[in-house]
Amino acid sequence: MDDQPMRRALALAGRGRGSVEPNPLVGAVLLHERRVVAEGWHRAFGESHAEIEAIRSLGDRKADTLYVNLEPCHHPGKTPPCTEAIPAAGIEKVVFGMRDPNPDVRGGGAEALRSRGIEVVEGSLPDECRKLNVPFTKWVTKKLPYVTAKWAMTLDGRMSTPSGDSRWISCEASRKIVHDLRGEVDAILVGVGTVLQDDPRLNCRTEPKRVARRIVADSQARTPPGCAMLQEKEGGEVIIAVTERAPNARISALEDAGAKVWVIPGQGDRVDLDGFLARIGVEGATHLLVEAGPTLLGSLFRAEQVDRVLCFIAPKILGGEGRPVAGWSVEVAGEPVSLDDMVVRRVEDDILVEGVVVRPGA
Ligand code: AOF
Ligand code: ZN
Repeated sequence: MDDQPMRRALALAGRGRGSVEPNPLVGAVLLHERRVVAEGWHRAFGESHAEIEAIRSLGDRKADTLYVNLEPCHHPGKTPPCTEAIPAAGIEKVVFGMRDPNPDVRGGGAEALRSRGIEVVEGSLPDECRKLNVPFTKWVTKKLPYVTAKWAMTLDGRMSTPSGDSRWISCEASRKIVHDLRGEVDAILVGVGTVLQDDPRLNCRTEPKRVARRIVADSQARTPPGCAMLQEKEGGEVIIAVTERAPNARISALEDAGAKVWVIPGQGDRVDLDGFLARIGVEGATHLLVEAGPTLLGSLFRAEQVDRVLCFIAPKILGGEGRPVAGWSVEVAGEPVSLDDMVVRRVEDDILVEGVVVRPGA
């Protein structure tokens, strides 16, 4: 089987990142007698599916084969089913990369196409197709967000200077990468400790594709109503996640300052992370960027909720105490959490280590 059209479909699909969520990234390529004649991609949530875009751009020309990274849908959602438009366009063969993990589709699209006499081939570049839609797959099957944890540290593992200043650890080029990512994800999470120490704005200072909600895990509602996030209007909605123990007066003050307050069940004196992440998923966030400090990062690793790591290492040494992930550790004789699919890059002065989290025993 020729991989080229699927590689092209994957590249097209990627153009929708930041605009289609919580939908999947989908690209489609139409061929006639083995030559590419049209292409399309799912551009934004609520708009046409990739297959329909490709068929539309075909105009009066003919196509016999469709390549698409995701199984075409057979359910009417916000748009009519693709499995009806495909035979109507005279297409005879469909090659797709992976089954749609959406429980409303999952194999039903392939079956619907076969019942309409279309030849269906599944599993072209399956690994690449699966990787592209990992956040969508987690969200649509578990209703939990895909969690990317980002931190910046010195060579000796410090996240801030002795005065508590964390702004100047990584270089400008590294910070730009983070801003670009903020413009693609659905939500950004920090703990109240980070708000009190750094007073971050958590907005995207580059060209955002979407405006991420800014969420603070803050069991006691200690976030100052005058914090930069609530003053900064150039950013997403600010959500403060508290527990029932948070004083009502502080909740009201935060609401008056424009924050939305979520009351989440508590676990000890902290927000219960499983319930909290479930709430973030139910609210439609497929991808959560965590820019938290050691305590919240440690809790997320303990809860086995980190899917991906982005670690910027600056060639600086500060000395002193503390590490980026605290309050949790692997068992004494246990295996460490490790990274798969690792990419290491030089970003001007810094080194960026990225990878998918592999949990011990997984
Ligand atoms: C496709 N092609 O390009 C996409 C698909 O609300 P709707 O109508 O946009 O449907 C969303 C669901 O359709 C989504 O959850 C996923 O199962 C599928 N997405 N399917 O055939 C596409 N984006
Ligand atoms: Zn569709």
